[in-house]
Order: sequence, then C-alpha cells, then structure tokens
Amino acid sequence: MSYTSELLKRAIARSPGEPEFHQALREVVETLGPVFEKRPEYVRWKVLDRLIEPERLISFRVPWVDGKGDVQVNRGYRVQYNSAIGPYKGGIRFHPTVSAGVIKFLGFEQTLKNGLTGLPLGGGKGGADFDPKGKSDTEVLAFCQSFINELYRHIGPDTDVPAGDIGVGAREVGYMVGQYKRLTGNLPGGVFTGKAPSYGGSLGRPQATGYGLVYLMEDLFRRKGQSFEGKKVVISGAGNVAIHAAEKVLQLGGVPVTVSDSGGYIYDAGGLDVALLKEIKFNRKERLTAYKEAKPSSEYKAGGMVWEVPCDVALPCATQNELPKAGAEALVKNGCKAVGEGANMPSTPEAVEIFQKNGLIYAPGKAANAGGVSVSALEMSQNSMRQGWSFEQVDSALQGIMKGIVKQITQAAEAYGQPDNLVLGANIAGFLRVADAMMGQGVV
Ligand code: NDP
Ligand code: 2IT
Repeated sequence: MSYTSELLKRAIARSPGEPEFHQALREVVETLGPVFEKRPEYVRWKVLDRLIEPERLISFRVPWVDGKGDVQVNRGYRVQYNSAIGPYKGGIRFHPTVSAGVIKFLGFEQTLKNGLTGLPLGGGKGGADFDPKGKSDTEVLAFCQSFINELYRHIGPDTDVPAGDIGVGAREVGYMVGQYKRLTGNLPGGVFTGKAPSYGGSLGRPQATGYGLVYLMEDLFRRKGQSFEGKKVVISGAGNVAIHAAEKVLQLGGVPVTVSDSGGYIYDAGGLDVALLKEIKFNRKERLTAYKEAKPSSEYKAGGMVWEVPCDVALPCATQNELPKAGAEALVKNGCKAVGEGANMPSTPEAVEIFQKNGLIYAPGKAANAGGVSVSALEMSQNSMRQGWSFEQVDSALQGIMKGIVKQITQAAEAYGQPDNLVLGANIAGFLRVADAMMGQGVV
C-alpha cells in the first residue's frame, strides 16, 4: 500500500464517526502522492502525518437560559488546527449540524486555505450545535455570552482569532467581542474579525468572500479569453457569501438567477434584485418566500435543487455536500461550463469527478472562498496599526490576493503535469506552504 493510502487508512480509523472529516482528508491526501515522490524528506519527517492531526481540539458545555426561562445546553468547539504560519484563524459556525467531525473538516480545509492566501495565518475553526433560527435577539446574546465565557481563555489577538461563518455575522461577532472584553479587562477587540466598522471592523469584510469568489472565477475566465459578461449564474445559499457573490456577478455584467435557503429557491430569470435580497435576508431576517411576495414575476420553488436550472456558471455558496452527483449531472446536461465554490466542500466527491471528467473549470473552495479570511487578515493588520482603510483600498488588495491564489494554484497544477486540475493545484500549493513552515520549526 502507498504511503498516502496507509496514512489515510490510519487517520480514518482513529477518528470514527466523522464522515465530513474523512471526506476532506481523502480529497487532499489522495492528490499529494506526486509531492512525496519529488520531496521524500516530507515522508521521512512525517509532515503530513503531523499536519492532519489537529494541534488541539477544545470541546465545552454552553449552558444558557432561553426567553421562556428554560435552561438550554449546547456543545461548543474550537479546533486549533495548525499554527505553523501564524495564529490560528478561522470562523465560528452556529448550526444544529455542528459536531467535532464537522469542525475538524473545516479546520483542516482552513489550514490549507490560509496557506494559499500567502498571509501569516494558521488554521482554526469553531462553533456550536446551537440553532439561531427562530431565536430572539436576547437569546442570541445570552448564547454568545455563555459561549465566550469558556472560549475567551483559549483565544487572543496573537494566538487564535475567530470570525463568522454559517449563523454568525457581525451581530454575533459583536456580542462575542463585548463579552471577551468584559472577561479580559478590555484587551483589544482585535481578537475577532468580521466586526462592525464602528469598533474596528474592516470595510469590505462582509463582501469579501462573495466578491473574492467572483474575482477568482473572473481571473480563471480571463485566462481562457472569457469573462462574466452575459453569463447566466446559478447561486445556492442566501447568506453572506451568496448575496455578495450575486452582487459582484451583476457588477461584472453577468446574470445571477437563483438563490436558495433550506426551504427552497428563488428563480428570477431577468436577474436577481440584490437590494431586495439584502433587505429581506440581512435587515428583516425573513425567508426567501418574502422575495417572491415582493417580486411576483420571480418563481419560488419549495425544496428542489438550484442545480436543475440551466446556467453557464454555478456558485455553490450554502454548505457542505449540497451539490451531489445528481446536481452535477444536471449542470453538465444543461451546458454549465464552470463551478466555483463559495462554500466549504459543497460538492460531493462524485460531483467533483463529474466536473473533472467533463472538462468544466472547477475551482475548489479552499482557493475560491479564501477572500473572506484574506480580508480578515487585513482587518487584523488595521487593528494592530490602529488604522481603518477605505473600502477601495481593501477591495483592491482583495483583488490582488485572489489573483495571487490563481497564480499559485495554476502554477502548482502545471508543475505537477495536470494544468487544468485546480484541486491538485490548490492542495499541493497549500500543503507546500504549511509543510515548509513546519519543517523549518522541527518536530512540532
Ligand atoms: P450564512 O449563515 O450567512 O448563510 C448560509 C446560507 O446557506 C443560508 O441561506 C442557509 O439557509 C443556507 N444553508 C446553510 N446550511 C444549510 C443546509 N444544511 N441546507 C440548506 N441550506 C443551508 O453563511 P455564510 O454565507 O457565511 O456561509 C456559507 C458558506 O460559505 C459556508 O459553507 C461557509 O463555511 C462558507 N464560507 C463563509 C465565509 C464567510 O466569510 N462568511 C468564508 C469562506 C467560506 P437557511 O437560512 O435556511 O439555513
Ligand atoms: O471559511 C472561512 O474561511 C471563514 N468562515 C472565514 C474565516 C475568517 O477567519 O475570516
């Protein structure tokens, strides 16, 4: 059995019941074989054996009192995955599906993603199996405060810097910053990113993941003599990443036609009304059915997959494994030519195989959605320097970072003889950056 197959078998056996983590490991480890042929020192020093094992996994009780006065108990996590190139960095997710395995898959992906950005960021991720849906503002506040009552002792501006993810936006980050400051005697609020601009948040951070995704795809198109102009774009999700991706597609002349939430999807053939979407989702926090009510010319489909809508480009921006084999088959059948992942691991392995076999441009999440964490790094810089940069300054830096990622992943794919395989390119380029930093620091 090869080195990578044996390593994978061992890693899976020692983390039973964590299918998402196994999937993320398999997808990366299986592509790294050629690296070990060129660089046997990595095998001798067991760099990958060490890298796949998180430095630390913290799991804790989160007790809180709901609006009815009943006691609730949730479970919180933080995985401090790898600190070879900087402080642990990655978001916090509040969703009922959060488990140790989900947090480990996200932390592992984050470690390689952060490596790809070229910025001084280690990898981490956290969250809780708390469901924010239907909770009042004061219930969310109570939960965030209890979550931080434990987490505060493990994080800090130079050790571990959380941000948002599914179910966690500027409101939740703000509540966590407030509690962190009370507990630590007013240490700088810079320990979180994704803050509101009035207390140190970077302009451009809310937009960064969605915009970055579209910048990266635009650069890949440009290399093939194409652009977003006139392209019909199917987007899943209706949160931070999805809505900002739709906004940037429109700005670049494309036509975003769908968004979805866990209830169903909107199809708006003439192009989405992004201002209306923001009002419904960000301000009123309502379901997508409200879009159909406000714009009766659109269609709302309960259930179903957005992937059944014919398009040129698909941007999955909701959650892991939301794009299964049947979705990939429908996309290919209807003529889709490119897939860019705004979410983390949204395509199943079977779907990825279909994209690759059919020659689609396929940009995996760890490269395509790295814009968010990149602007988080810019927010950290601004906080350290006690500065606030303009939106234009941040947006222009983001464009440069996304171009840098495209360059790195395409160069790695070419160097390893598969120029169109961006999965291979992203995995190898991300791995090399973290691996070299680990090698330089001894056996850590
Ligand atoms: P939000 O909470 O803002 O939005 C999530 C959206 O996805 C909602 O519309 C939600 O619908 C939908 N969704 C979530 N889980 C499911 C599910 N199990 N089934 C169906 N729909 C679901 O999150 P973000 O936009 O921030 O994150 C979206 C994805 O992007 C995630 O994979 C995240 O890890 C990734 N990402 C986020 C970054 C960021 O900066 N925020 C950075 C890089 C990646 P509903 O409301 O009905 O649950
Ligand atoms: O998955 C991700 O990259 C994020 N949720 C953003 C992490 C961050 O620290 O900004």
